Amino acid sequence: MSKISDFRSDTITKPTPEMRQAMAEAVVGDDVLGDDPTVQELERLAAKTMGKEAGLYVPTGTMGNAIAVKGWTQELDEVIVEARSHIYNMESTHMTFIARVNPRPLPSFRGAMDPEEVKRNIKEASVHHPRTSLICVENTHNNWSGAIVPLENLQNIRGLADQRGLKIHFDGARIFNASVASGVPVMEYAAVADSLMFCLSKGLSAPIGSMLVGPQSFIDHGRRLRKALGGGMRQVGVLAAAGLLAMTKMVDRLADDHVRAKRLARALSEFPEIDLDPELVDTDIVIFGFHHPRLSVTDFLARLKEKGILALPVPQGIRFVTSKEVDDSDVDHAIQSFQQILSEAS
Ligand code: TLP
Repeated sequence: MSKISDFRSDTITKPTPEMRQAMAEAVVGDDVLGDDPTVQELERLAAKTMGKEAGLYVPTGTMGNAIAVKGWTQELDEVIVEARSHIYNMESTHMTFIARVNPRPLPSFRGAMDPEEVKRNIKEASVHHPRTSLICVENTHNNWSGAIVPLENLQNIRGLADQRGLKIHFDGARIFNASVASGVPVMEYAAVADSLMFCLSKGLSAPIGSMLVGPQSFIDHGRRLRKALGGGMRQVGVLAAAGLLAMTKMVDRLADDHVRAKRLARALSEFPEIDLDPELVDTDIVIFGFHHPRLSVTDFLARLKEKGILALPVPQGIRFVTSKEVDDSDVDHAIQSFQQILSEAS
């Protein structure tokens, strides 16, 4: 096989040489015993960057979200989620499995739920109804093609949560993408949330790890929940060292991923078989519908793979994600492969 261009996700990013060096040199200790200075530095940096009291290093974004939902709710509660959100659709049902709460999915426009709709769905506990205790938001919104949810929408939902005494958990797996693309500082986004999770291991290129930030008491309890879920880690400063560089060195370059995603989207939108408005691609994720009389999405992805182009199927069709592992030549490779396959199949 000649060139491989991997657009499956920004999770495929590999640690940089500088990260590998920092990992080799990291000062470490037993983090479950509170002895790892590198992890502690990362947790402090995460909290400070997001304007929160404390931070917790977790192996995955999914674990960070699961701890947050469990931490803010009681069994029999209800949690308002956006219908296409990752926390509701892609995290193996931890809401019901771990926190034992009922998710209430609401529709949205590109990830932005209508505050009136949210308001209508907040319930007081009764013999019939669960009590609504938490609202989850996501930004950028993965399954809305990496859309940036406007700050104003999030602030309106915050206002509502304050009126009704609810907490907000923010899935900010790609909050730095949102910030780099919109110019809104991450701290302003984070200010709408009681807790926020962000990932180091996506476009920021750390090999593993996410951060959960929030009030000190919530994070103290979260540390116990992390242990209960099997996420207590020992000399994990070797990984946190890469996380520190992810936060300090890798954020600005996300803009390159956004430029490439836009270029790819513009070119792909020219094909009649592809249902895509490139103006709606805000960041690094390009999701489009694919309609062909003789090729299914599965067939088409298989043909792309034969040409060295890797992408993933999603409910809406196909997803391409740009990252530091793809450059302009990979984007050209993808566009040419589309041309060839579609002309061969016509
Ligand atoms: N997303 C992954 C897959 O699970 C689909 C990807 O390739 O995009 N929140 C959001 C918004 C995410 O996109 C993801 C991962 C997570 C949470 C979970 O993070 P991990 O994979 O670290 O558990």
